[in-house]
Amino acid sequence: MTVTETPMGFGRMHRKEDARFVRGKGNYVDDVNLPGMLHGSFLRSPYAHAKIVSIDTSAAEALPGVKAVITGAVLETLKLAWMPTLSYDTQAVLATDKVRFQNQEVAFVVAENHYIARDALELIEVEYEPLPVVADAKQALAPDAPVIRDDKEGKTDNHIFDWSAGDAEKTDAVFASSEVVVSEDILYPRVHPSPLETCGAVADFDKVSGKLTIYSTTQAPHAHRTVYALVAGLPEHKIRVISPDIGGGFGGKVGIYPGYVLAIVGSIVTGKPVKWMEDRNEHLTATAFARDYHMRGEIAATKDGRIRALRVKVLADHGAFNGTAQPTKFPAGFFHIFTGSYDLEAASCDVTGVYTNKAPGGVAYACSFRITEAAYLVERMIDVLAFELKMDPAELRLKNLLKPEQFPYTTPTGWEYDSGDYPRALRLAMDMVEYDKLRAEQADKLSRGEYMGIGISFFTEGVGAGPRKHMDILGLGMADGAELRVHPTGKAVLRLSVQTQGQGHETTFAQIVAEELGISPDDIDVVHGDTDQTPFGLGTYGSRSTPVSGAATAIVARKVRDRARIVASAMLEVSPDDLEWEKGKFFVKGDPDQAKTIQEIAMAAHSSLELPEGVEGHLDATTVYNPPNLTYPFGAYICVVDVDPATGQVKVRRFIAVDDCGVRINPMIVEGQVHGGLADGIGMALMQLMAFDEDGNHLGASLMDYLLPTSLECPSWELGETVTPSPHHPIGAKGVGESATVGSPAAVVNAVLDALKPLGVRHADMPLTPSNVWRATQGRPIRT
Ligand code: MCN
Ligand code: CUM
Repeated sequence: MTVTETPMGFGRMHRKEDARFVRGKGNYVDDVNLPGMLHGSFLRSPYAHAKIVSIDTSAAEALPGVKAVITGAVLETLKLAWMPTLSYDTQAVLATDKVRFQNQEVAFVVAENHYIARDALELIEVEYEPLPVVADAKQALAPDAPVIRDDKEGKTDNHIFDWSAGDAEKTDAVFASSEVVVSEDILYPRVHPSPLETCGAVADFDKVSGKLTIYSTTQAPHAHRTVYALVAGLPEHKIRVISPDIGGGFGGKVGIYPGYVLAIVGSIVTGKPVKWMEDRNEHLTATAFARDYHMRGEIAATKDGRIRALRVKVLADHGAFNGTAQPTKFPAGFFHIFTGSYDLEAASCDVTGVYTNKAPGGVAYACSFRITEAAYLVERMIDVLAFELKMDPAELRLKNLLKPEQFPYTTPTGWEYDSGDYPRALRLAMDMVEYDKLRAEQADKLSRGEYMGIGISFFTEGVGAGPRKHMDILGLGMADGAELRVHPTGKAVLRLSVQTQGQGHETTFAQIVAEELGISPDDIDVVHGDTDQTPFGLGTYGSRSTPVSGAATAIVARKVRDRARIVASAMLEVSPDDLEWEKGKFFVKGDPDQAKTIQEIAMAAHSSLELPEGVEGHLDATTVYNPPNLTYPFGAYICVVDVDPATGQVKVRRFIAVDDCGVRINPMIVEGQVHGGLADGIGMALMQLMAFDEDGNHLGASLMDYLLPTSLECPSWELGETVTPSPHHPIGAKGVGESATVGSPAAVVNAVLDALKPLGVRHADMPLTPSNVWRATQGRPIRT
């Protein structure tokens, strides 16, 4: 791959942040060590559901080196035993009345070091009275199910919400008049984002200044600051949230965890900085899970494969507290984008959310707010229909994909897709894989008893939340600020509200400014992850950084350029209208030698040069960007697998991914994002499952049980691209950070089931581990 060393704008460029990462000079929360810092650790519940009869902390308190033992009872006196979640529910910071999932936080020890804190945990005596457990979402609404959230007054069941979208009546009518109707139960199992770095925080409360500084693993520093301000009753300017380098977030660092709150309480109680850093087991069992959607899909079509309608019923397992993060209006996130990339007459969905005795969280893991579940559902249903109609799945898709002339397109559930050329993307993927040849090879192999499968998925995502009139989280509108300052020597600082977790923002956002102003990206410093130094905004998730803050960056740079034009006109003594812009300089129309570079203009803007009346001088600007719509990236994926039905072993042989995210700022970074997401897809499709036994014991509490894909399971990715710019985004870019995680699981699962088609297998649920594949071939239900 060729890399343009430092392009003056868009292009392949090595990531600026890698200079420190490859030298081991990253600065993560666990690298933060403050003078006198203490260490906190949690005692966690061994039970998934139990009454707390008593807690005795006296022995732990007596252990030398222990500075504080905090229980739910202590927090109750501070009115901090419960905290708000991002979905207007409440979550126990420390359990008071009872524990509601295994490994829930019960007590917090603060000690001189981590080892003493852990030793002290052993000395805390808790008497539990075990209660019956709801480990299966399908049992949650049974009349005799134990009520998990009896802390909520008058709550007599485990129901959280019912939510619908689309036109149910019209959909029912289309189903009633359709020649073919097929239905399938489809599970998107509970999985976990599992970044390399677990979650943690260092809190430092300064009693003299009253200022609270929190270093934490957060994807949304400003949103967290506001939540802390509301919970603690402190003004925002007395709270500083610093998110240093983050070792991957994938959505798991959007919410606020009890550990962050306890580090703060610990610091207030002891008067010292307190660090809390969880281990892998704690991370896997107690931080935000993803998916856990039990779906029943129905698809209506004509006999010749014209898809007419989709109907979906979902049972959504939200765990013990409803901690899912999504815009307020949408309790199921953006699931109602499930009509995908197809031209349908009607669609409707009903989602019911329930409490179970499992860890809270939800929507995390490169999900674009539940679009992962939606894309998986529709792409699986299309293959189920192809199975019944005995049609080629590529042909069926081509027949039903939206056509380029239909954009902007409003879906039956109300989304307005901004732009797309879907058939072109799918045809490119089919050409790249040599589709017809592959089908011939597959037939030939089968004649020799070898099972090969070709799986297709086509996805449309909506990313870049979002228009303020539709979208907020906890009442905070989803617009983001940006500030750009060009210093006298022409070097610039860009301040952003979004927060990189590995996506390369220090590089790509500098490239946007470079593209707009012609300053080298090496001369542009991107500042983020510190609420004292950056403008307000809602942070990074839902692949919103490019659609929202990328747009803000282009706009703020254009504002600076407008100012630069006036300064240049004063320098050249011509009217601003007589100037023409060419990347990096203004010149007089028709006289290119009469020019001033952006660097010369920057110096002049700070000099004694006389500027027109009302022009303030200096070269800086601020903006707040409220996106008019989401951006709608899309892609066509084809996966080729070899399956051994005797052992259930699946080998992914090839994976072709054609992505369209509009204009690419840094194609190398985009490809890196896609590579990571494709690996995620293989992980979820073939390996990953957060399983629980009937007592609610976690069966995937280490990376020995919860498997992450490695290069061994991944083929050499084959990437293609088309470019359909977003018409409403200032640089035509769409988000891409989650595309491959959204699009790839269906391609892998469809490939495995395509291989098993000759054995009569129409559907099997993820993860398609060897035992689950083998079971599917035996006609037995897959255990989940
Ligand atoms: N980009 C580009 N051209 C485009 C679109 C994006 O060059 N047309 C670049 C961007 O400038 C940015 C990167 O690609 O450097 C991803 O951009 P974007 O799609 O805007 O996504 P975000 O930056 O908002 O990242 C969030 C997204 C999410 S929600 C998850 S989850 C996820 C993902 O990013 N988590 C990640 N990718 C990840 N990658 C890493 N390494 N670590 C994570 O935790
Ligand atoms: Cu839903 S995972 Mo990302 O949006 O941070």
